[in-house]
Amino acid sequence: MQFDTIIRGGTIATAADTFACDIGIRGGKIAALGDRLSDAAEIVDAAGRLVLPGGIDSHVHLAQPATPGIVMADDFETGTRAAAFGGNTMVLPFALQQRGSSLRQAVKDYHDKAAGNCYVDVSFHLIIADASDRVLGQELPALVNDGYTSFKVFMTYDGLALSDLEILNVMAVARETGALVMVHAENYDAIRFLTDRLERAGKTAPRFHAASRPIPVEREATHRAIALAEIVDVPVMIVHVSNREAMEEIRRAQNNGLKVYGETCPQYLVLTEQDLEGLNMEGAKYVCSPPPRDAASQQACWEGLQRKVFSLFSSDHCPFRYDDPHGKLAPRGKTSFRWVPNGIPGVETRLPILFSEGVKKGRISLNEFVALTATNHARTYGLYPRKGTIAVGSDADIAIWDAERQVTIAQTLMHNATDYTPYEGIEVTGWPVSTMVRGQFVVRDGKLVGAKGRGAYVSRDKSPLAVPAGRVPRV
Ligand code: DUC
Ligand code: ZN
Ligand code: ZN
Repeated sequence: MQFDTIIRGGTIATAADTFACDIGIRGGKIAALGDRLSDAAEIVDAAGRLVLPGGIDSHVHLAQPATPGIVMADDFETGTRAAAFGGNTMVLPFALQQRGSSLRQAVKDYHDKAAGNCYVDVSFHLIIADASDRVLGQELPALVNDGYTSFKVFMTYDGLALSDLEILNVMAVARETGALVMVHAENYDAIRFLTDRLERAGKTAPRFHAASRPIPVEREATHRAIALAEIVDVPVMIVHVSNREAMEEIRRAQNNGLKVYGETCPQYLVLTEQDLEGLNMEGAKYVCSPPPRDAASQQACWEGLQRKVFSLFSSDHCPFRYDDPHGKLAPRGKTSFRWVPNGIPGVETRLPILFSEGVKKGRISLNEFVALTATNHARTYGLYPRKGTIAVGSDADIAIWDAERQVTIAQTLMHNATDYTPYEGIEVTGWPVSTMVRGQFVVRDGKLVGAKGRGAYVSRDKSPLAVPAGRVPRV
């Protein structure tokens, strides 16, 4: 047999082109693209279907330790299962360092959680919570060399926020090692100031979460993160951008020739602050940071995607159950929005939402959709061309779509371990029906057919967007 599998008769789209051809797969890789391929153990009929690179969701949180009493809903099994049903073949969650602990140990713990439990491929970003001399001088450079080539820093949150000095030091390590820095850009002190005042005024319901972190909180931190990166002369990825002002900070930096990149997420396209206003604690379902804004901000995020200010569209899947004392309805959360766990699920709905709202409504092309959801993630995080495209030699990571299927998003359709979706009731056209990871179906015609453990850990190259390693420090 020439091929293990042939996907026949579909319409293929990459970030560059759309064309009709067959895909021949051998040994988990794409071995041929051609007309009327034959000689395979199995032929998959994809007539009338779109055949796309599997989605890569480069911003998800799985099995991540949370504050005491709070438990993240998804582990690697349930999170990657949901990812597969959502048309994804790879996710990049975060290995979170606890302050005072070793970063290497955090990575080891995370591997233990993932090993044998994944349905799609995974690779890890690092979260630097403790920028000590030992971490920056020894652990981090060694980890970058071992294939952990991106890390996130936080400008807010107790126990996570780094000072400007610490961020500069982390960025300097990124410059010296050729890693890429991702930044959560919100002003910590401003949030603390506003939260204290809101609480003193008795404004403790979930809807005040948005008031505690208004747009200037994000705009200022975005500006500062860009300035810090400029000072060190290092590229930076601003994640989960929610509004025009922050988007314009990134656009201005890009126009000035700085290597500043941006990411936005579904919640900033289809949710608003009003969703936080649900009766009683219902608004807690939408508590995430930055918070969803308003219609004008949604429009700005679309503009950011269309003008390529944002190169990534990720879910920021950060799942907590709603009706659960270890989730959104934790006892402390009922006393103040301050204690409601931050984050919402979305790994399964990211692609259908962008396909329907973006491609079907004419806001972006199909090729831009592929770039924003797969190819750019692979390029940005050192996975291309092994991942993120349909080309001879690439891994056969493929999603087959029914572009006409109409679905009303509902929790009953989801495959993760939360008990709600913030996108309940949204009607979409277009749905991924089958997902193949390295040549084998994990989901086929809407049914789970892959085994747990099919997904593997993938070590990454350095990002081509980052500074080549070994550059002398700027100062
Ligand atoms: N930042 C994230 O990236 N995800 C969820 C919560 C947060 O603050
Ligand atoms: Zn964040
Ligand atoms: Zn996140």
